[in-house]
Amino acid sequence: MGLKKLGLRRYCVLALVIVAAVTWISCFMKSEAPSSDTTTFSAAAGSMPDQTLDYFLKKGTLKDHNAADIQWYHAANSRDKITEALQDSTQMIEADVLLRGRDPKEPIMAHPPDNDSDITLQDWLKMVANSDKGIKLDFKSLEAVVESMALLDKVRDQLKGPVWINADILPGPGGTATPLDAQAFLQAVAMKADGDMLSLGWTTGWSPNTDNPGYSWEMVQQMEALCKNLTQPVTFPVRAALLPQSFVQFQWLLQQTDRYTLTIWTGQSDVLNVEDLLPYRQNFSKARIYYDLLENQISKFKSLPGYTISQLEQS
Ligand SMILES: *[C@@H]1O[C@H](CO)[C@@H](O)[C@H](O)[C@H]1NC(C)=O
Ligand SMILES: *[C@@H]1O[C@H](CO)[C@@H](O)[C@H](O)[C@H]1NC(C)=O
Ligand SMILES: CC(=O)N[C@H]1CO[C@H](CO)[C@@H](O)[C@@H]1O
Repeated sequence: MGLKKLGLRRYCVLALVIVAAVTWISCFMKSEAPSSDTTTFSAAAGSMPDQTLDYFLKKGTLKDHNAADIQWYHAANSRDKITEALQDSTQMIEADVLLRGRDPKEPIMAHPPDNDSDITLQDWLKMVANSDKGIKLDFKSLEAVVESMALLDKVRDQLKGPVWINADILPGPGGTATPLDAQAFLQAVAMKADGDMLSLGWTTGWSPNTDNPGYSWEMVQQMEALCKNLTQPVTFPVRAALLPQSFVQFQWLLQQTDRYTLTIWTGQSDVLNVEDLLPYRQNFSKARIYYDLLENQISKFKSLPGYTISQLEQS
């Protein structure tokens, strides 16, 4: 009996030592591992939520999970503009990528109808790599995508902030431009862009003094079919002036998965009543709607009494 008890006690002590050692080692390993949530966006198995807000919260340029407080710099398509963008208070820098119209045909920062630029994507990325801002690259044609993703890959380790990859891949309300081929674009981008935000939109149009149609059920369902198997977070850039007549469609779309968010943008000359955006502010988590509006529009929107009424604080 005495011997047996002693044996049992020994086993218990041994077990305790092993548990303690394993605990200590795993703690040690955790503290040694790079803090994956701040520096990299490496894909874990399965799908990834949007980490844009978390990144800026940690950096201290955002107070809470309010996507409306993310500020944008637009069309940083020249050396002067990207220099200015890197110095101002915005968190995200948006720029357009296309293939230069003359030789050497390489990805440059320009918006059609321009076909040349004083800065290539390669040099632009080098400048951004020294900062901690996020970027949104807008592709207007398929031909620049593969080479651009390869360039992005080369600086991937140095980029600190979120990377958004944007293109219109489906025809939308009033859209006359030809969208990029959806399958080809996703194939070129989704394999490369593990933890990037895919920003996938519809071509659109808007005319004054007429009833502009909104986004149809078919449009949002087509988009969901394209996006449901992706692992990346997806934001849908949607045109503000067409949103009042599309509420139920986007409510449905956002309900499909919490990987989805909206980014509300506006055409420069669109007539927009920011009051009409309140249903979006009030009925979805404020973490799920980004607002890429004109400065006077966003400040007016934020001063509306209904702006702070939010039914859902979290998704
Ligand atoms: C590029 O734009 C310039 C100026 O608009 C035009 O003259 C030229 O033909 C264009 N080049 C190409 C290859 O499209
Ligand atoms: C998504 O995955 C399902 C099941 O594996 C498959 O049947 C479907 O074709 C896929 N859709 C797309 C757009 O790849
Ligand atoms: C369309 C819709 O559901 N609108 C609702 C959004 O939230 C506000 C305020 O909570 C409600 O009054 C609306 O009916």
